[in-house]
Amino acid sequence: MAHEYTIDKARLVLKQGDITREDTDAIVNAANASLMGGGGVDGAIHRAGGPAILEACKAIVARRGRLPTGQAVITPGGELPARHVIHTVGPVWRDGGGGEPAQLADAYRNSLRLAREHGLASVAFPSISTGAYGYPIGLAADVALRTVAAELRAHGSPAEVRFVLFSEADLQTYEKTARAMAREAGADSAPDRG
Ligand code: AR6
Repeated sequence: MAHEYTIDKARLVLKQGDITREDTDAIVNAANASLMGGGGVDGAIHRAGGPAILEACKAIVARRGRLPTGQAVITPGGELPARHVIHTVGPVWRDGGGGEPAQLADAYRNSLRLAREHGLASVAFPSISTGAYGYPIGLAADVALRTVAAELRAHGSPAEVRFVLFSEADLQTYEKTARAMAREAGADSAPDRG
């Protein structure tokens, strides 16, 4: 079941699923600094999107080198339903004291900035850093949702942001955090479905 929140005029949707099937203007990839693909959602996106994505990533790396943590770049979506892939690098979780929350917030913020610069109306995010990079899901959900909500409030676009969580348990964690945030914000961001 999808859960939907309204933040000013933008929609924030939480759902369970495989992000490679999303029909948003862009999907976001939880990549690594090499941009050469990997496991997890990164592997799934490159498999589903075909070689055009890797070609574009190679050109970017040739031009600007490895992608620092928290930064984002955009490529075509190849054979994906999404026209674009925004690749960002989340932090590897150590103990939380090495700037991980700020780096994770940067990854979401820079992805959304690229989406705005390209005039994209809808973007889907996975739960960045919470797989191979080991960021605890509850802490990551808090950073992810607060950062995206603040960006939507500040800029009013993209018109729709989806979080596509791979497991039911991850969806529940994000949903619990979103409900707590909606309560804090009062009528400003009341759940209207779900
Ligand atoms: N759709 C949505 N979410 C997915 C999918 C999918 N198809 N597949 C996995 N997830 P991870 P990270 C979830 O490990 O922690 C890669 O090797 C997964 O359940 O993909 O940022 C990269 O190349 C988890 O909740 O990314 C990097 O080296 C979330 O996506 C490294 O892993 C993120 O897990 C990045 O690690």
